[in-house]
Amino acid sequence: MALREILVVPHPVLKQVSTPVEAVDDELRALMDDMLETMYAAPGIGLAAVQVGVPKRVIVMDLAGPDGPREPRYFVNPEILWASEETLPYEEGCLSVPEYFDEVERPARVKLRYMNYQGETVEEDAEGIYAVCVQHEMDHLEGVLFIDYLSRLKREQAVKKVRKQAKAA
Ligand code: K1U
Ligand code: ZN
Repeated sequence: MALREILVVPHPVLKQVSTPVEAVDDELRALMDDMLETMYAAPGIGLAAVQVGVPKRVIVMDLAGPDGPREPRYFVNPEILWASEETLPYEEGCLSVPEYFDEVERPARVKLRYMNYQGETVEEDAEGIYAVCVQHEMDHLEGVLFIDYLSRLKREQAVKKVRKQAKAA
């Protein structure tokens, strides 16, 4: 397993639409293992492959957080089959927009279909932080960042802050 570099705004690859995965094979599992290790090290609770420069429709997640017992989840070619009318506001963060947090409102519940680490098709319902995080990560697959839902002024401030951090580092 290896740690990968997490791309930050305004890297152009983050705006790419990710392509579907053809097969869940050992090469893809190695990518998902690297992504999970990178996410734990960051630390974060989710990561999309495009954030490590691989624009494929792959997400990893662990909602237990970096200190809890590990509960990794893997999503290949995820789809949202249904989303509730009811919405949930949540203070979101993103490893590609480090140290910037703001509120985004998304459907409170979604029905998902995806392939897991074994390549099996799974359908399940998500709510709470699971629904928030999976929608945030699926936006990455479309080249959309959570700051794209904010005002232009806030978005520009967020990018400016990240550029300043990068310069100082
Ligand atoms: O960059 C990402 O997509 C990961 C992002 C996921 C996310 C967080 C909150 C709402 C929606 C999506 C993060 O993991 S940001 C870091 C974070 O939330 C966290 C870090 C350490 C402990 C617990 C949470
Ligand atoms: Zn993100």
